[in-house]
This record gives sequence, structure tokens and C-alpha cells, in this order.
Amino acid sequence: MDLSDYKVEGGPPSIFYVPNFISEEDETVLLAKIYQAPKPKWTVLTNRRLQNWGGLPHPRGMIAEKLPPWLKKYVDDIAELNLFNGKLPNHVLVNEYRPGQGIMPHLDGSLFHPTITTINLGSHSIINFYTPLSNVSKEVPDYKQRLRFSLMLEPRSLLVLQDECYNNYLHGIDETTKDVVSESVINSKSAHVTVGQELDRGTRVSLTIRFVPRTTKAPIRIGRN
Ligand SMILES: O=C(O)CCC(=O)C(=O)O
Repeated sequence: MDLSDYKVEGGPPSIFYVPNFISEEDETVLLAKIYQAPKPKWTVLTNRRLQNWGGLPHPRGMIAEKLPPWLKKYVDDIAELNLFNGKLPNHVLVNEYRPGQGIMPHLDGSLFHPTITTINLGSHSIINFYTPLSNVSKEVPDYKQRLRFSLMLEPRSLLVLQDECYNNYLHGIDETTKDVVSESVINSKSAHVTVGQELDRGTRVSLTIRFVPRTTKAPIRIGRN
């Protein structure tokens, strides 16, 4: 697959959106495996729940764990795209969002190589990108004003964000049960939606596949110097 065929124009470099990156069958298997994970594998937050696979990223290094074969298969597919400077992706964050849930605008930060790859499962979602906050020190951010562009994410699609898009733009997902496709959605054509279209959110599960450069074999004593 030549990722350059899937470049999204109209935003900062570099964004790639690949519809139908995985099949419906693969999606069913992945969702089944995720929901078969034992209950303690889930970290429950107020507005979503998540699973970490490959280890728990930490500033002092991630204690790397082997990825299970059902997940490794897709991590290997992503590895073939050569997005991590010759390194192989080693971490998968699974996020589950029920209708009405989302994630506050944020940057992913320095624990990761500056490339995010996300496989989307279940429901669609719309991810928004905002200008960074650094130049407006004490203001309470008005995210409506800071919105620069959005991307529609269909189930089974792959999203790749790199470079300026990773480093400079905050990304977030609104806590809503219904999305209305706006002019800000820069990939509407390739994601098969039109401006004004209303879409009810279902449960979306995302697999964020990344490379954590700093790994360690020794146990980390969290909270100690
Ligand atoms: O679910 C997504 O696509 C976004 C996840 C995300 O931004 C994160 O976990 O930091």
C-alpha cells in the first residue's frame, strides 16, 4: 500500500486517511478479542475506558510486554508502512467511547515517537484539531475559536498523523451523541460524508498504535526518585 495515495489535503502536514483499512471480518474479530480481555485490563475513566497493550508508557521507560498474536497481526501491518524511522511500533492503546463520550483536546507528548496511527472500530467519530495554547498563557481556552480542522473517522479506517499535526495541534473528540458534519471536516469526500449530514454515534473503539522509544526491562518504581 502506498500511503501517499491517501494524503489528506487542506490541513497541516502530514495526515493520511485510509478507508476500509481492515475488513468487516477483522473488525468483528478485533472487537471480540478486546471485549474478551479480563475486566482488570480496563482502566475506567470518567468519559471513556481504555486498555494498554505492550506495556504502560512512563517517562522513565515502558516495561515492554509481548503483544498478543491477535493484535500483533495488525501492528505488523502498520509496521510495514515504515512510519517510525526504521523502528517497529510496540504499543497499542485501546480506547472505548460510548455515545456521549469523548476526549479533551490534548497533545500526545514526548513519550511517543511523533507519529500516531489509529485503527477505528465500531462507530464513526469526528476528531477535532485545535491551535496550541502556549501563546495565550492564562486564558481559559475557547476551543470553538481554536478549531482549525476536523477529520471524519469511519469504522475500519486507518488514520495516520505525523510531524506538525502531531507536534503542534491539540486533538480531541466532542462528548456528543450526534455529530453534524461541518465545513471543518477536511476529509469528507474520502470519508463518504457530506456537509450538514447528521450521524448518530454508536460505541467506537480505537486502536492507537505507536512506537514508545524508551523501554526498560527493569521494574520502574513509580512515584520515587
Ligand atoms: O480515540 C482516538 O482516536 C484518540 C485517542 C487519543 O487521542 C489518546 O488516547 O490520546
